[in-house]
Amino acid sequence: MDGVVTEVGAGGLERARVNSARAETHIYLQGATVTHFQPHGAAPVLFLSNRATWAPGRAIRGGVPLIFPWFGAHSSNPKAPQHGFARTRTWRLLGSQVIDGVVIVELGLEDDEASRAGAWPHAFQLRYRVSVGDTLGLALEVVNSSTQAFQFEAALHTYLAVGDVRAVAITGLENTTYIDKVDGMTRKRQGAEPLRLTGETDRVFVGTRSRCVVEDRVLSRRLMVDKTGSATTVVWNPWSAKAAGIADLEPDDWRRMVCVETANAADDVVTLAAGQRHVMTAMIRVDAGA
Ligand code: TA6
Repeated sequence: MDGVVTEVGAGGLERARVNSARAETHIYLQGATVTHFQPHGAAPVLFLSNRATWAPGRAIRGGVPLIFPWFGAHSSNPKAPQHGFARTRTWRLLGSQVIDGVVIVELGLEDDEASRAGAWPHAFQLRYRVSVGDTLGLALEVVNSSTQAFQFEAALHTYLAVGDVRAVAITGLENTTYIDKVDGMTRKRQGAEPLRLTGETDRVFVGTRSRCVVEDRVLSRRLMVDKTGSATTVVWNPWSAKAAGIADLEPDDWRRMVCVETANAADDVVTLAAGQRHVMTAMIRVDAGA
């Protein structure tokens, strides 16, 4: 395929390596997880843990794990895996094309006996288009191929690489409402100031459709996250104490990452009628000189 090589990656897992005229990207078929995006001549945009677990059926710590069809814990089934099953299933590589120097890779996942037997019995079709140019484009299409409406949550759980999370400012979430997962799911209001993280942060910002910009003074750059079809933005960093209990993170990794996630979750769960489709996209790019 043009600009795309399939190869054996970490842990013997299959991945697509994309080299466009502008950037390099790695996409593991496990979970359709984009683990690397690096515009030529720039530093990597995504954080990937050196301690990530690379094994069939395990979520990869870093890059962009793809969360579907529920976000966080399942609402009624405590045995169902956190963040759904899409991030741990093996997706199919459907093809690729090059348009104006941008390489577009398409992956797919459908329901099967195992997914229907689990906590989400619906027939569905997912298509994930990853476009690699100056911008990393991620488009998740959900098709309801069953005969009844279903509800789903989804997230592009993006781990952005930062110089020091304590020195970043995130704009785009001012004057919005969030569910504070580190304070008993209390609903709170974000003030008029950019968001600066000062401790463990796990916030589900509902009704948020705007661009987020991560200003990183340490790496002297700005990471821009634009989106469509997404009404939720999640910001997460476990900070030092929580991170120490996460086996697939190195002790200091929490400083080098911040998750700014393009999502539809909580209040913004999507109801999709039979035969209908829904598309959520994220466009991530780096702008030098913060
Ligand atoms: O998006 C934030 C979050 O839901 C947090 O609550 C946190 O636990 C994180 O995802 C990571 O989840 P994971 O299952 O990948 O360890």
